[in-house]
Amino acid sequence: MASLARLRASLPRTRKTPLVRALQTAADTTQLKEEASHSEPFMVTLHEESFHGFKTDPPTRDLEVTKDGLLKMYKLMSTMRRMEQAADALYKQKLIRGFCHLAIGQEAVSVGMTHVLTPQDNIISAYRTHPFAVLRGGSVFALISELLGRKTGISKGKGGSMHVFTESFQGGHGIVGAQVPLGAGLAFAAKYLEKPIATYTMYGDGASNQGQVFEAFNMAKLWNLPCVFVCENNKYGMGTSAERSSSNTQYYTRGDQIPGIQANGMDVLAVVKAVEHTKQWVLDGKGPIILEFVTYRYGGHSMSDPGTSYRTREEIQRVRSTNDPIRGLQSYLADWGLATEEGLKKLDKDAKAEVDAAVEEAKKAPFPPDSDLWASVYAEGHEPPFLRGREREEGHRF
Ligand SMILES: Cc1ncc(C[n+]2csc(CCOP(=O)(O)OP(=O)(O)O)c2C)c(N)n1
Ligand SMILES: [Mg+2]
Repeated sequence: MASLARLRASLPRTRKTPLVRALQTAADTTQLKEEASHSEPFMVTLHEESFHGFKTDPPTRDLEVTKDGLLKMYKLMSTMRRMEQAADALYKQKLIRGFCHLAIGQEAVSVGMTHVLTPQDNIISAYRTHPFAVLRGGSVFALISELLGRKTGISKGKGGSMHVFTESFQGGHGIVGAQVPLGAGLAFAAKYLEKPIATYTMYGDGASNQGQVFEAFNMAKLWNLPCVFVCENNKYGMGTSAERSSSNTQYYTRGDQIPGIQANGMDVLAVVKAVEHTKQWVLDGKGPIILEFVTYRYGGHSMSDPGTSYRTREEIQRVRSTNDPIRGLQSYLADWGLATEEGLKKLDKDAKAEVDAAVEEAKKAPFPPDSDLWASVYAEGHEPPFLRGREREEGHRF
């Protein structure tokens, strides 16, 4: 895997001799396999319940990590949460209009995935994607600008919360499930062009029941496409629980001939391992694989849903207090002697400062001019002579 090979090359070499003081104990939590190092990569053994496999063995639970890598992921998860909380506040102040879907609670999925994948790999998803756009080459400023409808936005202020793209993140799609065949198409292109690219095609537990998802599965398997179908199972599709919408809630087993892996999407290290494993799988030419991340959204479906009429406050509180992805990584870092409470608080403070500054800057940014309404509808130079508006007199001649 190019990214990991590069990462390894740039890091000091792993200790070859096993340490006498191996700390692995009962597998009730992720454990150090060898003494944690401040400067060198070291091994951890993931929680026993991290993975399940369907028609394939699950990944091994051993993962090589570095202190810097863990701290980087902590900072990014903290920043993504602050950013989504800022969006929540801006929406309530009526500065963000239209739809706004937040991914608070699901940070381990976006941060863990983007930690492993290279910019050449593809990620395509639905509409709960603010963190992906930022982590795949965007910025908090460009994302918040977009939500505020400013010209400096990641989609020039014309896409809004659901339609965010970067060079290495293919959106940002509002029609449930529609991105799944598109993802299969991206994987087809990679195979056709013989490029060593992995495509991660994401969809939710709600979207998983759509016919086009199964059509995409079929073609991907038929043509052995290098596609990882990622079901981000956050337990609800709008106000409908997975149990009420899906006859089989083991989403990783729903690919018929396509093998699957279920991973704990609340543990960023399990996400990292699952993505390393599946990326290698598709690059080895083994064809498509389903990867289900079991995760949870703390907020409602969108800002117009308080999220408490179809589930109890106790349920949300229980996940927050026992399974939170940020607190989880925080306790690994503290338990393994890699960070102090003050050190982590400083990272949280820095994340907040970065988001606050981006919000203030975005608020000052200009709105797009009216003429931009007609731009970017077609690729530049390919516009038709006339574009219709809502009414005849609103039409535009290029
Ligand atoms: C084709 C289509 N049908 C219905 C909707 C309305 N809708 C928006 S989100 C959603 C639920 C999707 O849930 P899930 O796939 O679990 O994603 P999550 O919101 O949990 O991230 C529905 C039914 C839509 N946008 N597109
Ligand atoms: Mg869902």
